[in-house]
Amino acid sequence: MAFKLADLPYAYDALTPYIDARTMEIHHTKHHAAYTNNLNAAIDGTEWADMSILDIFKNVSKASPAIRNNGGGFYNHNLFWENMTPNAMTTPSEQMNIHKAIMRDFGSFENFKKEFSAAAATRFGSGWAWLCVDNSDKLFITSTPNQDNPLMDIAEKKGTPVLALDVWEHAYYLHYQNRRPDYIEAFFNVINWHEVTKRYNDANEGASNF
Ligand code: MN3
Repeated sequence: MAFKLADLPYAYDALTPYIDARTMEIHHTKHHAAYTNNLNAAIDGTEWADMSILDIFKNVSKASPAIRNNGGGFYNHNLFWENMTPNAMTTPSEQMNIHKAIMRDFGSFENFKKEFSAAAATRFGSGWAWLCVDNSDKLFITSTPNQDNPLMDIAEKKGTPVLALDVWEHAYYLHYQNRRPDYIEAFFNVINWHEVTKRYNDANEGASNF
């Protein structure tokens, strides 16, 4: 059983001007494809070959660096593509559960945005920023290095991710060069809040194991 690279849910140029078509195409067809292929090569013929990606993450401290890095790269990018859309609302609507949870746990959308943006901007080197749900249904923001994620047993803060932002330079350098804060600001124009609130609802329904 091999992991498969899924198509993007929109065209490569769909997120312009916030994320340019060339960045999206290289990111998907080169970077994400390489993580997927390298993950399959790393698990082939091993005890990891028939495990789900979530089971791999739960035991990843015992896995090789190739499985940890490429497993994260495979999964994190799937979340990232799906939590963006060309038809984005700039904020979640008041009816959405994610809106209510953001108000409850951050006080305001602006506070949430500030904290998430700071986590993304201050992650040193390559990594990811996350909005997650913990096992008591509370939202928290965290960041991880490299291709780690909050589902991994080695994560400093564990939870179910509902929003992911890739802050590797390959995600923004062609268009933004060293201006990571501008890329983070642009990301807020393409967030798929329908997908984020769906993940939040699913996490509430006992999908979380932490
Ligand atoms: Mn990437």
